[in-house]
Amino acid sequence: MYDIIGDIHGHATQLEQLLLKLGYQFIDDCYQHPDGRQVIFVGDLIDRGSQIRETLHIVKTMCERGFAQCIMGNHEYNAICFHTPHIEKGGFFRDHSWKEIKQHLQTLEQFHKKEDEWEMYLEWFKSLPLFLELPSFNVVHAYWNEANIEWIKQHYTTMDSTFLSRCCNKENEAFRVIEETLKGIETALPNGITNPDKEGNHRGDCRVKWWMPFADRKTMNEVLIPCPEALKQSPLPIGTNYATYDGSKTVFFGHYSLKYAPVIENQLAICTDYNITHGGHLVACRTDVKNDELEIELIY
Ligand SMILES: [Mn+2]
Repeated sequence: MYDIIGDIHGHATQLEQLLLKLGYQFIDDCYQHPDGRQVIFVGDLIDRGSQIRETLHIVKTMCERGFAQCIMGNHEYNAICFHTPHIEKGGFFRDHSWKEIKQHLQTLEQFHKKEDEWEMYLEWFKSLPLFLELPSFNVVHAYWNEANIEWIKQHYTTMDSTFLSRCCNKENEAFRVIEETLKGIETALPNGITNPDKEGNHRGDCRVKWWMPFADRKTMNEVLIPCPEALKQSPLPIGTNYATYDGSKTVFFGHYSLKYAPVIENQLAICTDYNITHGGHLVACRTDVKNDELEIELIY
């Protein structure tokens, strides 16, 4: 069956350790499993870590030889936007200001004077799917919403310039669908409360833990991530309707850099991203189907 691996962000050594732990063997320059198991990568291979080229080589080689599949994360999407010229407006689809450069800096540095190699990976990124539907589960980088997935099925083939100009136009439906699918869903914080972002700016909106089961949502701490201190004990405001997952098929995703110990919070919606960059874990969800039931084990 499948081993779903969370956001790697250029940590190739930890990826190799995890693959060996899962029983993959390094044969002929490629990790492969003697029992025919396959890895699913949830995206965000690049940026932050010191081994981005090594990570990309491992993952792409596994995909090409049929030992893995990979979907697009927001970091791959941002990289495509950063490097693709915006023909109509001039410049690029993503700004080259310091904020955007800083998020992409390790990748830019590690591919310095290796432009041909980077171009090859960029072309591969453009061809990555935005989700996977497999017989016993689904996979997406940040947020699974049936209507969004339907929209993608009808409108997306590759991240070419035509599609990018729709994604980068806030009036276009493509903008909302791609933002939600690759970056998650956000909500406005109540009572003027803000969260500091990585740059120390105060942000009035916050990511929603859409995967938390409805019944487990007692306080704002189970709905917001990261939840501001002032709201941790607050009950959910009456009449609010935070995004949730009501599908019956398990969905795996990454993206949220969870800071707590790896745990399955909901059998139907399982996060695989446990913050490898800042002292967390690179996590795999090992899946097997026994008697028509999906069995899942977290390995890290
Ligand atoms: Mn992400």
